[in-house]
Amino acid sequence: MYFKFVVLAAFCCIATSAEFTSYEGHKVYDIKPENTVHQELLARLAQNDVYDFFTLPRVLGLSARVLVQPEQQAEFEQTLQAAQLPYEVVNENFGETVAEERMQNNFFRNLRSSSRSSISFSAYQRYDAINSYLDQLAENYPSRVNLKTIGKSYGGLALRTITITNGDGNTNKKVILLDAGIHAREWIAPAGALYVIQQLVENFEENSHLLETYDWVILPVVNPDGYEYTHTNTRMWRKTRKPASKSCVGTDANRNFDFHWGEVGASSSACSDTYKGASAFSEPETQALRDLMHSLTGRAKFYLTLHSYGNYLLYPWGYTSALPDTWEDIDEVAQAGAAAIKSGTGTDYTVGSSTNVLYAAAGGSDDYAFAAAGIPISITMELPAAGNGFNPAPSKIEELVRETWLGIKAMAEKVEQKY
Ligand code: 0X9
Ligand code: ZN
Repeated sequence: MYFKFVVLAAFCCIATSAEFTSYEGHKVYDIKPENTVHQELLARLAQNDVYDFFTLPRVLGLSARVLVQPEQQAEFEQTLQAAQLPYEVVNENFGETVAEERMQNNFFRNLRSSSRSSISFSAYQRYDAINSYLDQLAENYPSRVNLKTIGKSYGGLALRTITITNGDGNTNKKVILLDAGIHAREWIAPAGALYVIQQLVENFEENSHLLETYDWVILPVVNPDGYEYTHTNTRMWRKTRKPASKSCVGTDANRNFDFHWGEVGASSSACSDTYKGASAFSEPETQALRDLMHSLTGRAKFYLTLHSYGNYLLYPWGYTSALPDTWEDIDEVAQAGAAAIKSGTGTDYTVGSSTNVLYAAAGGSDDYAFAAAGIPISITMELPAAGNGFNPAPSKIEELVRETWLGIKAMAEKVEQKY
């Protein structure tokens, strides 16, 4: 209580700044469909852009979670009640959660984490701080770290990769390609990528086996315009920031890849959160990631893209419920990740194809990496919300990224042993 007061007092003025979307009175509903009729109703509701579905799993027994603004709540609840669809309000005022997260994050941003790391995992870092960390690593470990700018966001921010090697000078090794932050609001994902970077570079002695026959190429923030916008304006922004129509901004970058583009689970409406874009690869950010993938074709054996939330390890296809011929190879890698996390922390991850365990959505980076860039193991990892509705509280970041690393390490070991 005292702590909360101090934080509130210290950051009252930043938190109440007028430019932030307040989310005052917005509620988060946890909804547990019990049959296919319930599931169909939820799928229909998810088509309506006024409801923000944080997650909508297909597997019975797993809950959907939806953010609903005050004006829509009565009708929304009536609809659920009429269908006898069990629900629970898990957050009565999302505005308070967002404000508190912002205050805590500002407070802790400049504090060091409990570990000896050179970047703090006590707060979600801004784009500039992430860049400074990359620069610092390049300076301190010039023989093992190489930075590149692979393109620019619509807003002109550099899309920067870090290539991590063991410094043995072999430039033709196999590659693990990792990215995060394609969806702006999923803050735990770039944090997870930064932890991987820290482990591979600063904790090299312990992890050198992961760099013996493989290099790692990591793009920690795919969508920096969106990421920054979630810090400065609208916490739940998901898309890129290029204007999409006269009145709406942004494309869902994970619907913008040119593989069965727009066929399913993607919207043609520029105002929708799952807008597929005016054309495939309409966004500079997806173009840059596409080019990066192709530049690594042949060398890259594992593409891993970090998202949140929901504890999933997903693999192709995202556009159809059919499975690729080699699905068992990918499943084996994903299962190794889930098992390592389960035995390390007890956290459960659900493993399966995107369409079968989550929903069908075409134009994702994972399908493209697998089918068009020829990367044989392609996985989307949805990190946990850690009991906070959508995003782990800043105090949970460190625990979460450590857990995530257990899974990523196990998957990398499996890939490196198989390929
Ligand atoms: O919908 C998405 O883009 C991902 N889920 S999220 O909640 N982070 O937005 C899942 C993507 C799975 N892959 C494909 N559908 N291709
Ligand atoms: Zn996502």
